[in-house]
Amino acid sequence: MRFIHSSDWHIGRQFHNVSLLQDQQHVLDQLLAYIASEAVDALVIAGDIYDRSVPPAAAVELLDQVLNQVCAEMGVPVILIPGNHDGAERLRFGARQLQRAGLHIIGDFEQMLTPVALIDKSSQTAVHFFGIPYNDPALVRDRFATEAATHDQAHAFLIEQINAVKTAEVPTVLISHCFIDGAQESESERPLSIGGADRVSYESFKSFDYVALGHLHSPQYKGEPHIRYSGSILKYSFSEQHQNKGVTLVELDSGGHCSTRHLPLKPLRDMRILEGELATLLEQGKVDPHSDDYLLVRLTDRHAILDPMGKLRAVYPNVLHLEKPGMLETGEQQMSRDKLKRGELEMFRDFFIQVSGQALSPDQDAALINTLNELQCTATVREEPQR
Ligand SMILES: [Mn+2]
Repeated sequence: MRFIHSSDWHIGRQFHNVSLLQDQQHVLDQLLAYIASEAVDALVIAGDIYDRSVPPAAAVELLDQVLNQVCAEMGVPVILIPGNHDGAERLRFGARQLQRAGLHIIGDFEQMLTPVALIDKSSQTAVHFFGIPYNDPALVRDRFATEAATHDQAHAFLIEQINAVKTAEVPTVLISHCFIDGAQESESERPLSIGGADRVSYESFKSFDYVALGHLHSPQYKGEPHIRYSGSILKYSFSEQHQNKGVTLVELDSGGHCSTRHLPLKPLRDMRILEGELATLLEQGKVDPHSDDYLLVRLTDRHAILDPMGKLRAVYPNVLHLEKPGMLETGEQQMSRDKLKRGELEMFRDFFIQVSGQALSPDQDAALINTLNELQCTATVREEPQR
């Protein structure tokens, strides 16, 4: 059995107010090419199909088109579960009818307990796929009348339910959307709950031959190589600039032994961080073959610059975020009542640090005091009634 494990498509996501739909279409086309070239038996998507529970129409259209190509045109079954970004009720619309067409949406606890049985084309043996639709502990308590208080307890409880119905002789794959304790997170994942209470242990996964995970956006395995996150199909934050995105090709033999291979996805526009002085970056941009990448620019210039964003975008059209020295501290520079009571001299000194990242030199400070004195004299003269 050969299948592709993917997750975290986040179709319809906006990044700094830019739609990523075209970028998503671009990598999903590569996924379709892999499905054909690797002659896989199935495609597994481990949640966060959409970015929101009520996705925009264009996102629904793209997913519909991709799934139609895989299921109907290529004849390859798809098994998917909702993630924490999806609305399970909307995603599972028509699920019972669609499974006859090879589209298996495991969107509720009833479907969770019935495996999707697929036949390996080469060995003619069966493999069972179980999926846990994303849920929080309250939902599990509600449905099963159990005490499970944490994500870990709820998740372990659901795996027990699956263990109770699974067939020992048949190789089994589990699909889940969760945060394994100790795995590496990225900035683009939405926490499942506050304060680290969302972590689950990988121990209960060991009873499966392969575990296809979603939620964490960096490709990785945790605990054992067969307990794996495929990672998202695109970089969804600048913190992911060095991650190698892709999908996982899984090969599972009839004895339940598996091997995996990372199949890279090449983005239409990469996501990068550039750092340097404005003049240098503008020169580099003129000869940069990838000047349309999505960029975060960190300017190191010490002096004030007029319209840096406009200048950068003339060369790099997709600069999405700009940072300057001193800007990071703005949170600490909040206008308190005390600060407002201070005079022009103190306020200008603060402003200068904020803009340039350093304090006024003694000469600059003296010049400022002179200027302020002159201005104040003029102001006083003007305020005097004309005679
Ligand atoms: Mn996600």
